[in-house]
Amino acid sequence: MSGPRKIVALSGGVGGAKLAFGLDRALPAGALSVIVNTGDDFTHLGLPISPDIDTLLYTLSGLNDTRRGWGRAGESWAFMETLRELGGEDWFQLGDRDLALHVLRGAMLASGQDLTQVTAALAARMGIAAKVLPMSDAPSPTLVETPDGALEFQRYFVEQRCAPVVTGLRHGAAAPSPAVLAALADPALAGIVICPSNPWLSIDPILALPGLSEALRASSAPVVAVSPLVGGQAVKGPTAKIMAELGLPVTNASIAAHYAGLIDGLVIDRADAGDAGALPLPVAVEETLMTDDARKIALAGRVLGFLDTLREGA
Ligand code: FO1
Repeated sequence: MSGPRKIVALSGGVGGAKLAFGLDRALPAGALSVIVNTGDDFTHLGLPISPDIDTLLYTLSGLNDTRRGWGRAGESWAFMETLRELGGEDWFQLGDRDLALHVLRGAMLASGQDLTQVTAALAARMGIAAKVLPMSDAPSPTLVETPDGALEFQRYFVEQRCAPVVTGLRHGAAAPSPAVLAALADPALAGIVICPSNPWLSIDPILALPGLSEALRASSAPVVAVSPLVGGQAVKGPTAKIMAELGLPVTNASIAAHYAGLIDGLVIDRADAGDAGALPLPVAVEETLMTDDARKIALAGRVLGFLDTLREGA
């Protein structure tokens, strides 16, 4: 297509960041904006932690630890060892190098910059061309409801390793940042991609912000979601477990129903090609397992091609 085409992606942490990496590499520099979930954010040991933003920054800059999925490669842990010796809380791991990011973020926020400005400055220093946009500049925490009461997100996810049964989720309702609304209203926007992050834990906190879903619907650009399921299972993390606990069949039909009215197309994995015929919207069947950088870029190219097809057919 001619002219500068801009793409907005909605992303949580690990799975979403992989596709964002592919999109960033497949598109001209600066054409990608990633709206990132901050429902997982919390203050820990006095430091402002934004796990999904961190994962995006580390993944897009190539600094990420691919085995762990979060944090930096080549990390050392002297801070955690010392913290433990001093009797500090050690359920949430902060590597020595990672720590610098949280300390610096805290100092920048304390100096009066908002989270959008801080993230843009950090991304620039890390050599990232894409715009990494926190969904909101205000806290909008996700609470996980369990039979024993509501848990803060990181207590559920990291401390309790997603073991409690999820009976419901409560999302914050902070205002989307002006940069997020501007990215969605950009006349050059050629497509919106909902990354294969957990729809309930990572994408819903973004969609729950007032005006956000409306902005997606108001855009003339097509919206596609990439299913987080492969062969009826979640690639990583608790998506399948949560779907079952919420009483939903772990199928692409459930993913399509979840995003109904919002998406114009769904990308599903080859292992689930049999689902395609029964889905009530355009479907692209692709290799969605992003086990290396080449696969991330290849999937991104297919997703962009799918968006082109939907735009031409509109
Ligand atoms: N995830 C873990 O499973 N254990 C950790 O100790 C942990 C520490 C951590 C520190 C900084 C950061 O940016 C992320 C961190 N994560 C950790 C990942 C993160 O909490 C989750 O993967 C996300 O919130 C879910 O998207």
